[in-house]
Amino acid sequence: MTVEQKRVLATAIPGPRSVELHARKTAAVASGVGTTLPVYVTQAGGGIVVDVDGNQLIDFGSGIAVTSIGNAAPRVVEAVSEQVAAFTHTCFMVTPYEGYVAVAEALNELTPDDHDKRSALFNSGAEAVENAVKIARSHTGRQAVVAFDHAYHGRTNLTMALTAKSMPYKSGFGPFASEIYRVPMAYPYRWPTGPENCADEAFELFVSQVHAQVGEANTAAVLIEPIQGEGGFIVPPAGFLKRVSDWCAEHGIVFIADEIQTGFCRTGDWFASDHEGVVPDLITTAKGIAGGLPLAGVTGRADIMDSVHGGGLGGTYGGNPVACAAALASIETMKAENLVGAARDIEAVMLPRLTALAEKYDAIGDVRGRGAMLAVELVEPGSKTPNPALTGAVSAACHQAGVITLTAGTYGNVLRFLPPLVIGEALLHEGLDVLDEAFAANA
Ligand code: PLZ
Repeated sequence: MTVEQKRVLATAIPGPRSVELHARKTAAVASGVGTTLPVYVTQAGGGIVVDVDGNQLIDFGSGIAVTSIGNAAPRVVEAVSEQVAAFTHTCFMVTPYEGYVAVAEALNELTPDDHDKRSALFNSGAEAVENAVKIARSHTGRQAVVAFDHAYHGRTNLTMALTAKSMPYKSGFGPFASEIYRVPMAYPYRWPTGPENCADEAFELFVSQVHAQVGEANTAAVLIEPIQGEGGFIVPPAGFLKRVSDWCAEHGIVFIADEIQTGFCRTGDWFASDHEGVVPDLITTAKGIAGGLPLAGVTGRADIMDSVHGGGLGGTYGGNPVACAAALASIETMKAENLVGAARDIEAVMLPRLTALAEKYDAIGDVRGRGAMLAVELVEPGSKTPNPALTGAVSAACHQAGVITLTAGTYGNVLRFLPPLVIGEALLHEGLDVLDEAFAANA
């Protein structure tokens, strides 16, 4: 089944069948589980999501940076079908199988640098981050973990502690895990003394705060998203990540890059660390790795990864054979279809158009991102005061017009764009036309 690559507005959005299903959702699903756009999906592929009312929406979200190779991508469908028919689960810790090993080999090969590496597989991004922290603590014999302002690392207890934003992620869910310390993020647009000072001053603050408030000798790991995701697609200035990782190396601190959102071709490289010439000690991956099936990984230096005692890492489903088959097929697709190049092509189309929008609408204060991970930050015109109301209104207008857009940011004022890397250029332009109209009607 292939989905016609065309936007179709068959009914209002959401249409009557979606409204009906949403009433069932409200009655059956815990209300804490939110919905961005309540259209109920029947099919999806390429750059299009089809709903129960026959609407076809342009996908600028990829299910939060997951379906980079497109939904129901043919290689994934085939590999998963074969695997499901062969066996669905044995538990890798009980009786192993080749798929897990092959995914570990692929991760070891694709992540930055060619030093000796090992990988371990898990089910979700949060679980990968939890395990990266376990491994770093076990390796160093230290406890403290340093995370950044605007960080997002998950919703489990430890990863809530690592995540910066209270509402909706943490509020009311404490107490949180201890030994987590937060430092300022190098956020050029909002750097108090101007973007030109951001790299140096942010690095100096990082060093002085870790030194004074944590102590290098107590610090197991520094954890950072090379481009922050939920926090608002914040791109640190060139060189910042390298300085932080070099400083970690000097002090025997494990530098962990959380590439759960940025990894697997999203930013126009296999990993965002590649662009910065950074070689993390550990990398967490998930999302784009397996074409929509739940899989996550921790990959890193063999001596660090192997410092954990036998049996210290695992989980019933970690590296499930079906998810591994999907990952291998996804990676093959990324290579065969040059999706690193596709992400760069998307940037080449979108970035100039977003920049043109920023010239047209004063409410767009900043345009940023890399590859197919791009965003605009909305403010009150003439200031940098965040404008979450306009962000919500523009996003809602896009939804009404059949374009799936997502918001982000600590202040809820970032519109982010994460199209599948296989989206056609015509759909990309059409989605951007809709965005322009949404600004015209609301800004
Ligand atoms: N690290 C960098 O982006 C997940 C969160 C959606 P899980 N981001 C989407 C939501 O509101 O729950 C993410 C991430 C980074 C970790 C995670 C966590 O990954 O697979 O959602 O656990």
